[in-house]
Amino acid sequence: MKSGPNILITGTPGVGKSTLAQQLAERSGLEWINVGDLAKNNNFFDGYDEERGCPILNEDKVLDEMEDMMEEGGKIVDYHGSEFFPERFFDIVFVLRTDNTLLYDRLAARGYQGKKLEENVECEIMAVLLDEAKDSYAEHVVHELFSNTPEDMESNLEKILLWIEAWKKENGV
Ligand code: DAT
Repeated sequence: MKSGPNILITGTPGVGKSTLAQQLAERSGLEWINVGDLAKNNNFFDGYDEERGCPILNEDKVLDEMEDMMEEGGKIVDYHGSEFFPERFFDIVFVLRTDNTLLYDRLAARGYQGKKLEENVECEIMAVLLDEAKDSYAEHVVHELFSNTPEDMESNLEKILLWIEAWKKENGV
């Protein structure tokens, strides 16, 4: 029996996944797993993608590491992708969305430039991560949330906290 729900927070880099996941973990008591950090800390990479300017994730190693954690339950997973996880990992999936001009400024502030900056903004305009989530999970599991302003962040936090409480009640946790 799981100690709590497993939640995936996905979306284009810069939409606010880590900020939301960290605050959610603090306020809910669930555990935050940042997949990028998990891979970095364990060196779950197979080389470097020069074109994209990022290391190549060894997905099998990441999934092996996550298997027991997900079985325990009560995890908030944050990653800019959703299709490589088994569907059974998650009780709910939130896809954060940000207006492209705001996202451009956030990514530029993070030091992204050139092709990497353009490709990520384009990815958001085309709703690539939302489509990926919709293709990978049941319709009722995937929820789109706007993450343009601090008010959006707070309202998203409150919505998810309420959902966690309801899940716990329903599952007798
Ligand atoms: P991600 O983990 O999706 O890459 P992040 O949490 O690191 O994104 O956030 C990127 C930057 O944007 C960071 O400086 C915080 C800011 N930010 C995130 N969500 C926001 C929101 N809803 N309103 C205002 N700023 C936000």
